[in-house]
Amino acid sequence: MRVQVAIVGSGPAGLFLGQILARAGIETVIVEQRSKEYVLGRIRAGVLEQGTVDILDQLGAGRRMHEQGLVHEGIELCFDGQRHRIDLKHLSGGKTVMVYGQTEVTHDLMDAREAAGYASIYEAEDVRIHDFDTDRPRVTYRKDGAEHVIDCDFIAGCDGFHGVSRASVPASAIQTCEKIYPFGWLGILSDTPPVSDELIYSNHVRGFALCSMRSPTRSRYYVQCSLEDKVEAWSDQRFWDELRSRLDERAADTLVTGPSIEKSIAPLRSFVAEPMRFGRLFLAGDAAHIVPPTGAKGLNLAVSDVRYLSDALIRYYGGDRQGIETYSARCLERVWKAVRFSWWMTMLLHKFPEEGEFGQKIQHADLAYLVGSQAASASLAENYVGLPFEA
Ligand code: RFL
Ligand code: PHB
Repeated sequence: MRVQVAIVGSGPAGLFLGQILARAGIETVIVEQRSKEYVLGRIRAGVLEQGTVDILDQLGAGRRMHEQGLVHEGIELCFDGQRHRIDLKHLSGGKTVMVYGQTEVTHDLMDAREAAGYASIYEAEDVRIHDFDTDRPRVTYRKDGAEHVIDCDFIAGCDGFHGVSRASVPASAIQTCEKIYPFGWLGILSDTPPVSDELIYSNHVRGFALCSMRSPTRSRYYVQCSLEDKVEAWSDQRFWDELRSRLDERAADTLVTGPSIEKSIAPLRSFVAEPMRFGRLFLAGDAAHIVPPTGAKGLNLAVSDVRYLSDALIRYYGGDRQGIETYSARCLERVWKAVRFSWWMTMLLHKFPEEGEFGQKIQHADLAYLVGSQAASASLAENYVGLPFEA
């Protein structure tokens, strides 16, 4: 098989890229190691920035999002037993976010790709990338016992943090920077009405908690947990009791509980690989960087990379190589700002026993300053709804 761009990975980065390029008349194939059902079964992000919403619309895949997604104009911060609203819309000059699950975005993009008849290969085994330092890169994989080769002009490594793309780059060509946080998030999904109309981010002496949602009848809740914690040790009852203990009285009293339909633990890390281009290989999304979920930036950042990458490739096929040359620098400029914001939100809201009383007092002062200062609240709002894109 021969295509212009071979995309490795069918997560948000790969699917957005595939759709944008296809609409520009650029031939792609998506090679994914998992089954479609597996990819759709991963419960992850829930908050889309306006820029992400706009792109889904431009791709003609936004109908269900507008029908079922929830537009949020604010978030709530909870500490010292009190909730404080951050009016995102007012503070950001009119911007909002959309609460719509990553699973649904993935679903909509897979449907759009299928309807347009573009190629996707699921359950590809032993996916490998070759010769991206030459003009003839290749992707190989095995499927149903047969070996397959894809010849292409470019490879887009959209295969997430554990993918093969970044791992195929020689160590001497790549620099990585990482921070691992000493805790994880235990999340559950339940068919219960959300405790509040808006997301609640809670800083509590027992640890961080987040009340999020997927719809008016489906909630997504998280509590900070230890890295040694095992999901099996958390019965639904234990989870609900812990969550309740970390909320303000009103939320604790009105929290509706029920059986969980998904429960998982995710570690928190910040990670950036630089550069993001190696000859004819481009990294995009989690393949190049990871942020802790506290700032709700991971998926949005994947889409922001894809915006720059599709622009670069479209320009290339129009006869201009400049976009390809500047791809990495343009992405990283925005990536580091999201890394900073996600780190700051994480440090602000979680319990860090090793930081002692000084750390706790600073955290408290930071929160008090934040809710008491229009300038500080506006900074949070501007970052949360998504920083502007470079022209
Ligand atoms: P993905 O989604 O990991 O997709 C990569 C795909 O590549 C496949 N793959 C391979 N395919 C072929 N060959 C190989 N060798 C391969 N290796 C891997 C994988 O199977 C997969 O299908 O990366 P992508 O596309 O870059 O998307 C990134 C986002 O998924 C991620 O950043 C977000 O989920 C992060 N995130 C959040 N982001 C937000 O913007 N807002 C949020 O509210 C938010 N909440 C979250 C989150 C992530 C979480 N977890 C579990 C880490 C909440 C949580 C709990
Ligand atoms: C989610 O709904 O899964 C979610 C929302 C906000 C975050 C992280 C995750 O910051």
